[in-house]
Amino acid sequence: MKTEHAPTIQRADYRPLSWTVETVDLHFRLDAEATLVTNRMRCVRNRDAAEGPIRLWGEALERVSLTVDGAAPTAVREADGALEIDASGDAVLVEVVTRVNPRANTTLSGLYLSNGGFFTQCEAEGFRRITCFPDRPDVMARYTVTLEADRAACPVLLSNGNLVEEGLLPEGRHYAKWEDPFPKPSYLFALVAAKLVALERRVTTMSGREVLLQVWVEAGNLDRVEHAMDSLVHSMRWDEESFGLELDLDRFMIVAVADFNMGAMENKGLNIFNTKFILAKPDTATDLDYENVESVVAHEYFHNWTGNRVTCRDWFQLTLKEGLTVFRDQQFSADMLARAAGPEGAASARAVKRIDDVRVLRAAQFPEDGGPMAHPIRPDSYQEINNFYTATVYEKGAEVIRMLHTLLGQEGFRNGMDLYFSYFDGQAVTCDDFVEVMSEANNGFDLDQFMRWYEQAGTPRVKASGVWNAADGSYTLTLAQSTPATPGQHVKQPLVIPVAVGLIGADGRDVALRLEGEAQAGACTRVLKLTEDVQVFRFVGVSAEPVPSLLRGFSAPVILELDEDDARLAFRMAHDADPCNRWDAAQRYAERVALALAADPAAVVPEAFVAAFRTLLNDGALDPAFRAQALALPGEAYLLERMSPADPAALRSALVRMMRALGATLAADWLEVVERLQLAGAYRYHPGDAGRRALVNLALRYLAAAGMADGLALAEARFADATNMTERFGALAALVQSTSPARAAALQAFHDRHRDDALVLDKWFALQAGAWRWGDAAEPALARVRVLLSDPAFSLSNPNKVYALLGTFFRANPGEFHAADGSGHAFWVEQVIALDARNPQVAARMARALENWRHFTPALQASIRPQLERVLAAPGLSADVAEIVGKALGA
Ligand code: B3K
Ligand code: ZN
Repeated sequence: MKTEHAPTIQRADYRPLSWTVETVDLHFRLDAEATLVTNRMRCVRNRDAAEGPIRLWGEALERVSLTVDGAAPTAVREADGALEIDASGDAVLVEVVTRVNPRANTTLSGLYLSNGGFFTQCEAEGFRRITCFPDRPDVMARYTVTLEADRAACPVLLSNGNLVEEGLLPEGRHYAKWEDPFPKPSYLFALVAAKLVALERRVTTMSGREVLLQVWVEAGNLDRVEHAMDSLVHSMRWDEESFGLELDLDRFMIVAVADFNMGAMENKGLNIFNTKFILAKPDTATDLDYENVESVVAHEYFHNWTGNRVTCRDWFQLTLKEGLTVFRDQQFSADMLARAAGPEGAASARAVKRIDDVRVLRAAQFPEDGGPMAHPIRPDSYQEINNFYTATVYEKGAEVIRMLHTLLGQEGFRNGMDLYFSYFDGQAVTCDDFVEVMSEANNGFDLDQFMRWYEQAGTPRVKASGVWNAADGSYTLTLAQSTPATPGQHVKQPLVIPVAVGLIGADGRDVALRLEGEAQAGACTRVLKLTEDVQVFRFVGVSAEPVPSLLRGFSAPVILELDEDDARLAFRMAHDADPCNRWDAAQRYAERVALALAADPAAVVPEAFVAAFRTLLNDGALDPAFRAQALALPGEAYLLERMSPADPAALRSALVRMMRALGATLAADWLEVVERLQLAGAYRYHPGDAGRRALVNLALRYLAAAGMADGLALAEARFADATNMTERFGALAALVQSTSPARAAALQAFHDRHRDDALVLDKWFALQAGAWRWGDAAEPALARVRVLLSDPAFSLSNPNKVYALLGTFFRANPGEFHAADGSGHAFWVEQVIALDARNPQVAARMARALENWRHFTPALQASIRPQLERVLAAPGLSADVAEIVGKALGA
């Protein structure tokens, strides 16, 4: 384990290595406490690099032997965690034997144990915890891997590529040999040795090759892998149809493991997944779980081309594969939802997906961009790369790709992708390479200024103002952009911002747009290209004062500032032809009310606001899934960022008052929704059904929050009778977020029913950690969390449990976490330090919960600062947590 705080690595310092690796022959003698790893690699001199030694990084390894061309090397040094070996000639055979202890490896990076099986996680720098290696993504080698293990304990032995040999060994052991035909960086290496079973399917690829697909799980979970397998098949088809990209292996494997730091990992031909994103059956998984399984399976599968065949030169380029792959999985999910919804519902289904993506961006990425961890999608420096698998690199990165798609058009984008693969297949490249190729494939489309999206951190503001001139029927729209300073980046240049615009007439219909100088009016939505600090756009032929609808479809990852009174927001909630903006109008209105209520404890929820919600709720022409999105209040994390200073207690009180007012005043409407939209019959995962369930669950939430007796009775009945997890959990959540006396018994019943199911218990932990206080007598969430910490089903060693209980409390329950007495903050210190000793990556994620502390009230800042300082002073703190807390303190 790293014990010293790490130095800062700079993007500008990238240099190719003097020696790289052509082939790697790995042999594992797997043993829980002492696994012997023999690594024979053919190292070759890199003619494009400066002269220097062979560099092999290693971490937490016991070195047994090291030879170069069969002899002890003459000169070996250790520098910066790497061995440096002087070598002559153009190629040498290096053999290094190391011993590792998988059982002692609680970091879940490198080779570790989970439920008696062996698993690996190498991205970003876990391979060096398995063997000494030039562990960088620009070293692409061909791997042969032999695994040897006890046959009874580990009947299944898997690695990347194709199985070329297997057999029995003395003493109840066996072996398997795998060969990966494609050169790959070390971060894509994987092995699994465990007791698993597979669901298999054979499918034919677009070129007519038959391939074997396998999803490996523990035997008891075989009844919940069908959906993951279907998702994999759909992903394969989609990549063939959308990008002409085919699976390049004869066999593609997915393995599910219960102990995993993140969602999943795209190892070549052997994806390893957190069970949370594989296992789904109606009784244990919600609609959201089904959706997540589909999109994560797709995401990892799509990496096979965007990430694996073309990879990153260095870790600063992470968004090259992540932003692009998130964009691809978003497009895939939108297509899947649209297809299932049918021609009538397709547009709305796509919009609902887009709204989901925007919600995530606003809740997670905007706060990151406004805090001490703000970084460009391609960072310039880091201390610990694992801290940079961020919402900025992933989600904002995907928005940047989406803007390219908008600017170049579908065909231009596809041409760019084709050219990208034709130039760079089998190589490790940079974001500049990607953007240049996009330009080249589009007649030299100028993307120089666009590159600033890769260079500048911070969320740009676009301030808009419009003036209608009755005399000449013109509408003048002025757009001004600015990006606030971020740590280390004080001056910002103007960006290329595509702003999709519509003008709504008084009748609620869009006006056909005609810019000054154009012969005739065209489409109702136009994409304006904002490239200067300030730009003026003049529309003509506008016969009556319009209501502007800007940034349609959320055409750029910016904050739009537009003066709109309540009446305009209500008008757009009812009429905006762009569903994203209709949703956004409701969110803006709710935000305005929430912030006003937070500022004044005596204020009441305005009637006009409730009426606007009622109109949306009762608009039967609107897809229930859309209504569920539009009628849900904005996320607390997002609202806190919009509040200055952020006061979580005041905001919580405002949200409670809003939930109660909307629940009570609209009680009859909500009850009717439940009545009308309830589904009978067997569960199926389908967007239409999911939308209805989502709206019914939201109705129950409002009714229960308001303490409406009918609503509570309905929630109790639905909890008791539910035939699937979406309904059961929806009803339980409504009861828990209320003063219902049935609350405790329902939680207990849920627990007892699912006591043997780790993933369902995670929901149970999260629900309690996220509970608000509805009555004066209610228990503080912290007291409950403390009790649950010693629940036999809880474990600090399992990341899913930590994210469910502590993650939810720290990150999704600000009203309770930031209790005025500071108890939440003191608890945070305890937990971050306890976690850091086991698993720095998980600890660092929890540590991030307080990074935006300077946005809070002075009293909260005074409570938080000493706690951050306590963590930073803790002996043996990991580089992971030190970077987060150090940056939070401005150290
Ligand atoms: N590439 C992995 C993430 C690895 C995180 C390492 N700390 C999953 C993904 O983005 O697909
Ligand atoms: Zn990814």
